[in-house]
Amino acid sequence: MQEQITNIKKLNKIANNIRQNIITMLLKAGSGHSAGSLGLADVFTALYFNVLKHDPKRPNWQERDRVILSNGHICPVWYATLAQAGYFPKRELWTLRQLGSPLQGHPRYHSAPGIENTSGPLGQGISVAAGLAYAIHELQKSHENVFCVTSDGEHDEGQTWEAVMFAAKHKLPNLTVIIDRNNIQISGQTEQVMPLDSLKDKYQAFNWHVIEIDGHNMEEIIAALNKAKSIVERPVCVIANTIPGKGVDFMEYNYEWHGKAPNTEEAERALRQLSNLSSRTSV
Ligand SMILES: Cc1ncc(C[n+]2csc(CCOP(=O)(O)OP(=O)(O)O)c2C)c(N)n1
Ligand SMILES: [Mg+2]
Repeated sequence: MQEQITNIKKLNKIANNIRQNIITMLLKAGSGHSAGSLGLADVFTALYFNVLKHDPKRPNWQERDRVILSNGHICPVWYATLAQAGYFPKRELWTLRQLGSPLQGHPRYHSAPGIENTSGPLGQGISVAAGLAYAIHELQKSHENVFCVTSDGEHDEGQTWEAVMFAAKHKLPNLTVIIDRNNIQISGQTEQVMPLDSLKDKYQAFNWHVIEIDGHNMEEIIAALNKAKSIVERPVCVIANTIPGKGVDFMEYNYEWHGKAPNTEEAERALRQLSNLSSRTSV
């Protein structure tokens, strides 16, 4: 079983390390999605190092909690977190997006240990997660949790809301959706492309329990995800307010970094900033 880390400074340090690996991966790949990947490093750290019941040495363990990634383009953070937790060697990270690599630009089911779903076409992940949660709870009569990471931009898609209705109908006790509320999507600010506010009111209207958090506050993330596990009357939506490009000043809040990788000079600047941050938060 993965050791549960409760020391917040240690967790923040792991998240920072994951961010540095994301920058190096994207630099080597020469393409990929920087903003969302960096923005979700804290959520992924909380999941894999504190909240989930899982075992990196037994990726197919029947009793594991599941993570489904709906917004597949931010998979560099998933890959970097899985490697950090020991699912596969870190050197694999440097093959991101290369021909023949298990770590492609969008995730493929079981291409590497820990990859639980295929994604890329947006808007499908909550359907996958709700089906999985239903199968675990209703058919297997078991208790494993399913955490689905999704994005705000995906809430422009009709299928997302079909899955939200399905989960509410079945009052799925083991399903938690985590929304990366970073206010950007591919071509601009979400509220300009397709207004989404209030996501909280919308999910509540669909009979979900909603918790809204600062997606960079490790204590808040952990508390929300543990609370989500304890709520069994209905599915839970955690709205994680995040900063796209978090930790790299020239990427933060800028939608132009949605689908762009840093060049050598930009990567050096980014790594310098992140390692300065890491020395300030050292344990
Ligand atoms: C069905 C579908 N339509 C369009 C795209 C192209 N696309 C890729 S990412 C993206 C933006 C989605 O918004 P979000 O996930 O919030 O972006 P981020 O916050 O990561 O910048 C779009 C439109 C896609 N992958 N799938
Ligand atoms: Mg977004």
